[in-house]
Amino acid sequence: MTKIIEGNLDASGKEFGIVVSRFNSLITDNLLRGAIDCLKRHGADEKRITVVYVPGAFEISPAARKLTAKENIDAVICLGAVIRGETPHFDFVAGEVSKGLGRLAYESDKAVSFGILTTDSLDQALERAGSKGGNKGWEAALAVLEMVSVLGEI
Ligand code: INI
Repeated sequence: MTKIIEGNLDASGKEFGIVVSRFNSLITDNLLRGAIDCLKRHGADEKRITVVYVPGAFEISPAARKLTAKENIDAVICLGAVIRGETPHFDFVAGEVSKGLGRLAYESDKAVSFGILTTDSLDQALERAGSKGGNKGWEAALAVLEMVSVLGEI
């Protein structure tokens, strides 16, 4: 018979870290609200959620890495918003955070999710932070729930 491994979305009994950037806090505050709402709706205990604030998206990966190294942490959700400006700064910041988190998700044994918006405008970011495009923080929390379960099952 085919063996199928499929994750559940049960957050009960698990310990979560959330790394969120202060830069573009108009957006990231909403991503954080969405992520916490998702975890709680799936049975997480509020006392078992640790939120770590960092200055900007560039600083998310090193903080996330330290969290994944903690024995009690099961999964880390990363939230940020990189919005294109007039200079190439966007490309460097967006590039570094995606590289850092991609590597962390691959190398760490813990579930790590990428809730980083990379948009051309503030409007596009707002749309994805609790309005018509949904809430990418909520989605990043849901992805980590599935992955913590899948990784535990493999
Ligand atoms: N940080 C962000 O999180 N989003 C941005 O849009 C952004 N832009 O465009 O400048 C940004 N820059 C700050 C960066 O993440 C670092 O905090 C800073 O360079 C100090 O290391």
